[in-house]
Amino acid sequence: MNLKALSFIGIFVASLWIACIYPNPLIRALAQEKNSSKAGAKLRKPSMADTIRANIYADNWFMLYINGELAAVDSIRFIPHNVISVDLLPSYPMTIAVMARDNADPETGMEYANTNIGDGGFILKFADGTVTDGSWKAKAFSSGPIGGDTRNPRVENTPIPDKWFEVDFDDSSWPSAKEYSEEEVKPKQPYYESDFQSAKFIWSSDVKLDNLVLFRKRITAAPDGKERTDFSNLNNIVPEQPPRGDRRGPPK
Ligand SMILES: [Ca+2]
Ligand SMILES: [Ca+2]
Repeated sequence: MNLKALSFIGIFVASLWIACIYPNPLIRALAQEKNSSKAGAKLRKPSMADTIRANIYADNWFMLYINGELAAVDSIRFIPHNVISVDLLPSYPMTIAVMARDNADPETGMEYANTNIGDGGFILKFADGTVTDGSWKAKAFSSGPIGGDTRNPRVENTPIPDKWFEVDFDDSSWPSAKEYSEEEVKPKQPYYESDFQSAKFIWSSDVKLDNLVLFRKRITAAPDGKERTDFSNLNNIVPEQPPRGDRRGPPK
């Protein structure tokens, strides 16, 4: 073996030795990514401790969307006035969209056999500190009786836009919600039996004549500052432990 061949082998062995001791940054990065994707694949299953309680009161009815998905519907259309409490698995940013309706005849905008103009009102509080207030968006889509004219009652309806509850719906042109006091809304007893501390009653600018109001609010991070695991992608990964006794794998 000549000197040239020996030199070549020497350089090759030295290079191999350096590569083993000092793995290059690319290899290190790939290894880290592999580890982190492994960690992601082992996201634990959520428990009820990961959920937050939502308290919602509407005069008279509501439906609530969270991040584009229907999360709660008021089970009582008219009276008695009730609080709906549900458990939510939060994910941030969180887009909240609400349809709220005052009880009103669709032809007249009045209630109790067209003898009275009723008023609306909506309030919610989540256990992460999310509350209704004047920073929400509110837009009326049905109003009446126009001008408060109960002798010749008429209703004005505006078509509700498609996808009004979706995350990427553009509500930038909507007015801000107006806050109302407890004295103005006069909530009934169930309201006082649930936690609505720091939340404000909201509606459009006319709590009497606007009978269908849509609200929207985007919460960028949990208002209480608590770190919470995001489980919104849970169905696309393998849970940490398959259910016991089920050898076919995680639930489909
Ligand atoms: Ca009304
Ligand atoms: Ca009402």
